[in-house]
Amino acid sequence: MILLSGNEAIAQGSWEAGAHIGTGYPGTPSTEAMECFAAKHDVYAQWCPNEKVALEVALGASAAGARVLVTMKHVGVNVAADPLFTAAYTGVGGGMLIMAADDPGMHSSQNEQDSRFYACSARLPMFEPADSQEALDFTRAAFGLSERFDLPFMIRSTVRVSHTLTLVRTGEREPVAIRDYTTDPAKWVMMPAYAKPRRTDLDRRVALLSEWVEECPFNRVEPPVTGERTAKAGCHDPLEAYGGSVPVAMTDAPGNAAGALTREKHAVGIICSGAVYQHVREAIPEATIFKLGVVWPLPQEALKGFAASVGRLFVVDEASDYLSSQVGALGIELERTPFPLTSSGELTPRLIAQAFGKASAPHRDAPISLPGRPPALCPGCPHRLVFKELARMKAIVCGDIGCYTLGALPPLSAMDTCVDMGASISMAHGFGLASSLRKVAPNRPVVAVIGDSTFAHSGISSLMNTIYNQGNGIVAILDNRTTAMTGRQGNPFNGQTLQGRETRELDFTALLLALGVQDVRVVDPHDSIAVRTALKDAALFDGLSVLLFRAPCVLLERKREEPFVVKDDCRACGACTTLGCPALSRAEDSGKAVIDASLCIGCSQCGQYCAFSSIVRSPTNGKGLV
Ligand SMILES: Cc1ncc(C[n+]2csc(CCOP(=O)(O)OP(=O)(O)O)c2C)c(N)n1
Repeated sequence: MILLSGNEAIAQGSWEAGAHIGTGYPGTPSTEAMECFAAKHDVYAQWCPNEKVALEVALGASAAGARVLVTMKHVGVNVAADPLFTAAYTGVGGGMLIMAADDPGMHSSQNEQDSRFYACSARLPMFEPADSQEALDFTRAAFGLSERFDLPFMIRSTVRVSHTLTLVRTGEREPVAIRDYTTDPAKWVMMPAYAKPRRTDLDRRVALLSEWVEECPFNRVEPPVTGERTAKAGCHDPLEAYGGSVPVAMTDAPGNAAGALTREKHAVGIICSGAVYQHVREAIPEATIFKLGVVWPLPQEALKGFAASVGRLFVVDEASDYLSSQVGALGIELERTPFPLTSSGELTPRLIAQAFGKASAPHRDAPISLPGRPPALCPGCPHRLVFKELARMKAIVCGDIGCYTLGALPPLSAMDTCVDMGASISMAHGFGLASSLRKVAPNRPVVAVIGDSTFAHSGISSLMNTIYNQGNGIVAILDNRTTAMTGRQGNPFNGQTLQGRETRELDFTALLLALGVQDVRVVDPHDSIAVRTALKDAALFDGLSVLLFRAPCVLLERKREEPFVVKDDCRACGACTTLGCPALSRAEDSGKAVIDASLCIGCSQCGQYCAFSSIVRSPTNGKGLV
């Protein structure tokens, strides 16, 4: 057995199931799943510019007979939603698994939407594992089931499952041949004449799925944990761990003879799934648990049987009412917890115990007195001076999603909006429209700020719209040659594929000119005067200007030069610390600038903002640091 994260387990399970191809777009907490899959032998994997493209490439490969894994974070499912819904109609050729990684608690996301609603509304079967072994087992099963039911399968992970290491028993790769393709427009051409029969056929496939889910081994009922059994709760095999946990099919759901669990009326029953199951098991060991591994479709009859077998029935759900609304819709009566369970954010055993009126959980959560570590742009980050200058010119900044979103935080505080990937350019256009309708020339320039990966993801279509509709203003593209925020993945602008092949690098300037931008300037973002001048000139330009701020992310090259030092004549004005560099602070007593030499990479940004030339490169031996 080995330790794997949920993401690694999904990669491993896909590989074991003989998946041939992987496609995706990075996004926390999903990213490592595709990176790990790409590192396996006998597979092909690619990053796509966005999730919609990733799903469409996957659908094409599946139609042509390959088994395909597609990965994205929850908000990526919104981007992929168009092909997602119709993929339920077409079905698959080779088996297809779509991983949606949710982020309850919003550790690194702009919302905490629940992807299970997508599965329900697109009518696609969805697994939800509670640990890495389940992530592997469910994944491994999904590809064959996808072929059997002619439907893409989905697997929902949450940050706790994706990023927690648990023990896993791995297996061998199943040799799976790529299926033959034969032209079948009635299945693959979704125009109304063909889509209508496929819509009816979807009902047929879902009906079969609903029968299967009543009997499948992925849902189980677990009796209360007591004494000795509790000690074994870390064990994966439920029967071994709980000395009597049974797959749903063996309980006395109607039509099932076993009847073991309903003979005595258990006091408390809880329905739950995923990581929440682990918390419930820990917080309420005395409960009988209906642990769902398939969260759509629900095993309706088995759930009704379970409801009849317990005295009091609860659903514990995280940041969503997905399960309670779905179970409630079956006519099953649910009780509310005695004390309210938080409706947003991640659950913990302590929160669950409190909701059930229990004083404390077996474990205490991490102490809350940890020192705060607000996120900040790295020392030497090429995004920093652009925000410093935007703040100086009091621009209205429509921001976007990437490392540069940190430009919204103090001390830079230079962002007015940030909603979703690609929104910067379209929202800036909207700002421009509103001010032109008010017939007031804006006294603050409107600037859209977007990174290279985000521009490729969805910024290009926004820019096309601005140009088509004769918008003006400034678009600042922060081209740091990578998708930095999610761990430096390749993108169409940096010439590297996921599996390390060199590829044609999209020519930014040529693309912008081809789109019809008349004023394109390439600017060095480490040069404060160049940044200031470019922004000023663009603000005066009568039309749309695109400024391409181009310098590699510091984590790509990891160059370090001699650090800067503060001379004794520092006037303690604090101007340098308004850059928000983690290497810079002020001495508590004198207020003078202090540079942490272990963090400073010698980028010179702070030196450029010292009006008294008190910040200079260290006059050491000129040999540079290690
Ligand atoms: C629809 C969607 N997909 C994926 C993500 C995850 N994500 C956040 S920012 C980002 C890209 C950042 O790259 P870039 O725009 O180049 O900016 P950088 O971080 O390099 O500064 C990604 C993939 C997301 N937030 N939304």
